[in-house]
Amino acid sequence: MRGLYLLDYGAGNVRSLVNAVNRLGYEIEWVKEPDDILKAEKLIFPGVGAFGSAMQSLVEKNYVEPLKQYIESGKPFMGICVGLQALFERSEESPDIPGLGIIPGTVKLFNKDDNNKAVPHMGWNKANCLKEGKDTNYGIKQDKVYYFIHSYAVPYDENIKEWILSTTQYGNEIFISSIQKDNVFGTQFHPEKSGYAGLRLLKSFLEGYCSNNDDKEIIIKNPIKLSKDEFTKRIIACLDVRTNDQGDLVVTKGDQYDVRERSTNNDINCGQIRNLGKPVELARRYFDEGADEITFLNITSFRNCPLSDLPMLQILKLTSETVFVPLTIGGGIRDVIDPDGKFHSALEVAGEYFRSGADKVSIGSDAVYAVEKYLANNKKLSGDTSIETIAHGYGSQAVVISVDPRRIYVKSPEDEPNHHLIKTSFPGPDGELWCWYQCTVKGGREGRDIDVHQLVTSCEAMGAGEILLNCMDKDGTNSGYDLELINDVKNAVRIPVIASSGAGKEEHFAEVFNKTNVEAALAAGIFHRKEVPIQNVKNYLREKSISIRRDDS
Ligand code: 1PR
Repeated sequence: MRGLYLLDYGAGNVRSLVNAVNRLGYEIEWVKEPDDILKAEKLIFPGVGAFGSAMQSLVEKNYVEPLKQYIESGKPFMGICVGLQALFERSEESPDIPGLGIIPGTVKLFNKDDNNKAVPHMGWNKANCLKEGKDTNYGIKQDKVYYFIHSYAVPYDENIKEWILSTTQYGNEIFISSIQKDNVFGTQFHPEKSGYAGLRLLKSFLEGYCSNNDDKEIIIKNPIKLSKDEFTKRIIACLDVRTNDQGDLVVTKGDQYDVRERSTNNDINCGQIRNLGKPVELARRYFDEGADEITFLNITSFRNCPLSDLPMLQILKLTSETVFVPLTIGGGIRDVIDPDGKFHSALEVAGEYFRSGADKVSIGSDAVYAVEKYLANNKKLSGDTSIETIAHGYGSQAVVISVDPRRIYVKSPEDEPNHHLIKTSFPGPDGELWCWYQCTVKGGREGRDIDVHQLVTSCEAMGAGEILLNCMDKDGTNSGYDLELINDVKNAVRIPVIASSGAGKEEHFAEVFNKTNVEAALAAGIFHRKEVPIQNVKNYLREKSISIRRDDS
């Protein structure tokens, strides 16, 4: 097809969309100047990031008028996420910056007082079609779920019924998850990140399947409010990546963060970096097996390397060609100085990763340093930390905080007045009944005088969108997640929390979802060693009536 254009304005991960389009057998050109918009025969606007920066960028590039003219011309248009939101008049996210105003209405922040849900809405949810009729829905399937990642949405409004293709329920709120009228189509979710269900939907837009010629044939239904939303729990595969002693980039896995093989009967591998496979191949395997998300952690990120040569960039580029679920990259998201002295801000580093196919970046050590500064400053935001700058540029939903805590036992609360304590059911070696969780940096090599409670609440205040909660004591032990730690963190923040470290069997996943409110559970070792395949975990959870995305191909 000639004339298929992508409206990129320089924010977020658009590589995955290009890869998805290519995978479906189409070539897509990038809009480089206003005239390209008018030349297009089909246009996709993949808005990623924040509403204000997206609109500002359209204004600066003189894209607003050509875009309105294009839509007016009747040629097919598809907006994704902020690309859908931009069609409305305004957004609470940036009240002073107007939207395109093609659809009446305001994009609003999810209700944070609704205790049943975390904000951002991050994960897989249903899209319930309200329009019934011939070729109206671009192949949105009622039995599938799609990947959402956003804090703002347009609430259902019956005054714009003719625009609404589907709605989605999150907690008690029903919002517009896709729109369709004449030549205009838009999804709040990301089809390019929604596995095969999303690819099918993109294909129907590219093939021109859709638009209803006769509006009278279409029945428009009202949404039905359910007693509980259909949001699913996520299962995440995590790949710790580093260079081994032979210089190859491998997936490794530690026991309580020690990734070197231990001695067993003079084993020749003793002391070597544990090698569990190749990063791109393993990620592809996990996508095929039904992982809802994949996380790469560069665990030797404290080493200095020129930004342009970061090995993880290539891994992301290759992975995003064949893996169509969200990708997170962690390790080394901070201000860096190249060996030749060139400075790059954390925002620049993150930008490189987003352009290479990452949907989220995860910040470990730098989050701890930022919180130390924030607390020393009487909780005043400085605006220049990695968390704040990346959240501002790419949206909170793109910023994950990876926490590497370890348990410290204390005899009584008086012994540790400065840290948030937990009364534990697992007494310490000397019968201690209290503990706190110390944050560490540099992959657990150095403990800091900050507890996990301080860290997560401060990071949330700075604009982080999700917590990846590891636990050094549990990592690689196969003994189950640390439920005390997880519950403590989950109760302290409103952003989503990923439980990590310790999964050893299917039951551990059911336990973490039944006994805590986490949105996602991550595992590494059992998946790498093929001890428990992802499908078995998902089948087991489904049997236990836990809402899980069905594998789709
Ligand atoms: O500090 O921002 O540069 O980030 C470094 C990142 O690398 C952090 O996210 C940190 O967690 C990670 N990291 C550093 N060293 C190690 C190590 O293992 N030596 N990996 C490491 C942390 C822990 C988990 C693991 C789960 C599940 N890996 O991510 O995947 O514990 O494991 P399991 O299911 O086998 O129990 P920065």
